[in-house]
Amino acid sequence: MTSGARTLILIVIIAGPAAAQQRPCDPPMPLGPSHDLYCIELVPAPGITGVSGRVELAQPPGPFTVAVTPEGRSRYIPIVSLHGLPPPSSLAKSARAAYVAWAASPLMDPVIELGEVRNGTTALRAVDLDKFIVLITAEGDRRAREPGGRVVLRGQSPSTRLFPPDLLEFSIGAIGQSPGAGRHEHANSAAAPDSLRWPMVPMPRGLTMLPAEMALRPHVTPYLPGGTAPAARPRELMRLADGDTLRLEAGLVRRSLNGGGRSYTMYGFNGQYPGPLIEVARGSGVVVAFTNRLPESTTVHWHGIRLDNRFDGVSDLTQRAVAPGGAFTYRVRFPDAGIYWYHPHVREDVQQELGLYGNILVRSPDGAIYGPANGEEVLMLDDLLVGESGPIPLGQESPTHALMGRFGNLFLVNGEPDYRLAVRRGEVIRFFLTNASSTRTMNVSFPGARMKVVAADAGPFEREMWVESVPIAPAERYVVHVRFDRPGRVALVNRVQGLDHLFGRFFPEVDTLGTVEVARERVGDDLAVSFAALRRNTATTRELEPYRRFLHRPPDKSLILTLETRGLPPVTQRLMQLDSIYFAPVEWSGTMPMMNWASTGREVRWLLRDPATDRENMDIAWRFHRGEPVKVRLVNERLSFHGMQHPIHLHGQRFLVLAVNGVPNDALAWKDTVLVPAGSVVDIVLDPSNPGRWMLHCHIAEHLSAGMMMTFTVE
Ligand SMILES: [Cu+2]
Repeated sequence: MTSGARTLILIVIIAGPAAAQQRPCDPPMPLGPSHDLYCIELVPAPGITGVSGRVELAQPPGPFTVAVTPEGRSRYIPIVSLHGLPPPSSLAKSARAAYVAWAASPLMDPVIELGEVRNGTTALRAVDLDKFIVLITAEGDRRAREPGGRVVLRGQSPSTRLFPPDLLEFSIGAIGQSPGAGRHEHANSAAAPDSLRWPMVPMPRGLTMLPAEMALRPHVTPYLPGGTAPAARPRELMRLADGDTLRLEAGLVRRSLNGGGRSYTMYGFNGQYPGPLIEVARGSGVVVAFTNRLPESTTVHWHGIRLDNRFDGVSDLTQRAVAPGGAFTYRVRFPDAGIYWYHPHVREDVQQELGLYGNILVRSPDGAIYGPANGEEVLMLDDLLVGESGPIPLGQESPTHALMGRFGNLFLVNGEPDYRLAVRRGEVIRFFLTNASSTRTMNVSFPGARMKVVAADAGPFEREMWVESVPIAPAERYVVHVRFDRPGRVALVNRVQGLDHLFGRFFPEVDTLGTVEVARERVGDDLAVSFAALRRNTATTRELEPYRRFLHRPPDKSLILTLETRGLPPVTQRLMQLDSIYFAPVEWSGTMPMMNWASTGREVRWLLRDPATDRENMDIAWRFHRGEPVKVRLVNERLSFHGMQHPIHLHGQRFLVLAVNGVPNDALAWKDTVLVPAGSVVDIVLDPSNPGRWMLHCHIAEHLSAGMMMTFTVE
């Protein structure tokens, strides 16, 4: 980005309609963004009086609702507001004196110059340190490269509140529920079949668990499908023409996951993993003759498709669930080009986890909604939780992992742990990415290869953007173009910062999802020139024009995202209280595996609450009129027992993300799922175009199964 463009964007951030939405440093309001997670109060240094200041940690411009480095560190634009500063020459005896803002790690290495500041509001350059302090100094020269002048104000990032807690307190906590007592209380109940007991869940390397934590077990019956099944096959491409019929069958399959000759009974569509890749033309419609050969009831939901309500596949809302041996005929029409997916809408925490998902690629007739590429890859990303003897069982009556969701430890691309792609040097590949995992938001990249993002869930961006990584939440999709211009091996990785809650530290995690082998031989049709340019999509810009004015309007509806708990073990409650001192915008990995595993839908109820009526979850019934856009404010409650991100999905419609924590979004594209970071407020404008009674829910499978859903009707 040129410095001119950056300045312009920063001006837009500051001059944005602050009146339309609370900013983190505004006086705290119940439906505003978290003050303590996204605002730093500056404290005057000794001897400094009459000076005050704050630093808003603002969302940087970009295509995602969470900004991170390729390594997964949070990235913010610090916006400094200062009052009462005397002329700088009174504190630094120089004609060229100035106030300068700095960010530094707690150990003052590195120290980053953020820019000159003065009374009033100044947006500075982005900060991406895990923990940092902010200093305002009076420097003799505004071009100072390191802080040498008098410190005027200082503050600490919210993440510095993490600290190693007093170990004595923990040992008392552990004695409060000794391992023996815990095991006795939470061991497999008599209800568990002899054949299946809870095995130990895998532990992330390098993390310490308390004895009382290690004793925790989920209080539900372990479930895994049994019996014999045919070996699963890789997915097949099904090109369907208008009016074609697809026979789709959900049934048991045998999967071998990590080599070693062992195989496990799981679920699959048509005996494949993932399910068949359905390719259709925009505007076409197909018939899906579905049969359920599972041992439990199911449905098929067509995620993101604006289809007829009665075929949306939501049990007890649009249809009765299809019983084992039963059938249902879906008629699915595809009004929008893009990448979509299908999965059951019954106990996603079980059925999706066991392998029931597939992609739908809807082609546009002109074929030009994306720029040119040499090849295409449709990738479904997933993480499966496996122990020494196969998948960790699921909760039969209620989901396990109800607090943070089921983080897996085996990464799968299209159902395989070792995705490989061979390309020629210079090739541009269009990747259609879908996150099919239960809870994990990934931060994917191809280190060493240039990448641009061209489209989101349900349509292209107004303009393409260079990105270093793609943060992608469960159920989200992104279309990216990647050029491989150096021979050798390029990895597809998920890089994040884990949070060690016991020791209050961030630590890097790298998961390799696959590898791209780049040959020395050059691609025949070199797209270097078209790839180097960022396309603007004027048709999209025109189409989105009528929705822009909603940025400046108050919301029509608000929704609070929170949870309530009952009967959680004492050690879990104590740890969660400590954990609530700070929540990262995104919980990228499962660093509290035992207490998370042992929390079920019986102890944890995730909530959508309408503050206008105080109704919750399925008691909420919003009504909208077709063709009348609705602005909805999603408020991720800071003060909840456990704050984390929620990918919120609306069925049968599409929406635009207008703002995050009051910062207007300058990268619009139609979406059907939006990631709402912890303690954040996300404004969307919904295009209620499709009549019927529809679901709105969190797409973390365990949160959905623990109640986090509601309905709305488009009339
Ligand atoms: Cu959720």
